Amino acid sequence: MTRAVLSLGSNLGDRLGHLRTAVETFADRVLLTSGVYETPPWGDVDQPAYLNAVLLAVDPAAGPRDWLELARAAENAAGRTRDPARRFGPRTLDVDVVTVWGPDDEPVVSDDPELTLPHPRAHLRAFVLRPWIDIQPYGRLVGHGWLTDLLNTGPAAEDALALRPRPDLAIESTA
Ligand code: PH2
Ligand code: MG
Ligand code: MG
Repeated sequence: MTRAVLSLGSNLGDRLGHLRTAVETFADRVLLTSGVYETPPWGDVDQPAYLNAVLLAVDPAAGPRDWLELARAAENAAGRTRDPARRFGPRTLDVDVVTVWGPDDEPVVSDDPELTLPHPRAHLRAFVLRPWIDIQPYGRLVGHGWLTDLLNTGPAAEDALALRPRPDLAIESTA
């Protein structure tokens, strides 16, 4: 079995609907879903607030490229368009592959420019770390240590104070 942590973000249009589109795309592979958080924009402050969440997905054989393809399929299903001039700009749906565990259950470390693993900015982003802790409270980010330490005392600590849990919103369909 292989596993992946995927970060979901949306700040345009039907934000919750777009996050749910991602859950539908990963379908039966979704093992756990985090809570939904309302988060101030990071990296490019001139844009609307995001909804963010994290998934833990499993598959008998998917490798890093397969997880990336599923992420792109979800983004396309949500009508994602790209503005090359705004790397951290607004989007209907962003699905980032944060970390992948191979069939040996070890986290994959890769400097492939198309898919660097783990995600090179995950340790800086409260909007990734906080929902991730919902589903892996004792989780570690390879190369950076405990998620809880990163969130409480790392560079993301100040941003963590500005996240707002949205218990009124859920990304998993109850049908
Ligand atoms: N994604 C970005 C840029 N900034 N800010 C928040 N709060 N949430 C995001 O998902 C996000 C962001 C580009 O990937
Ligand atoms: Mg992103
Ligand atoms: Mg992305």
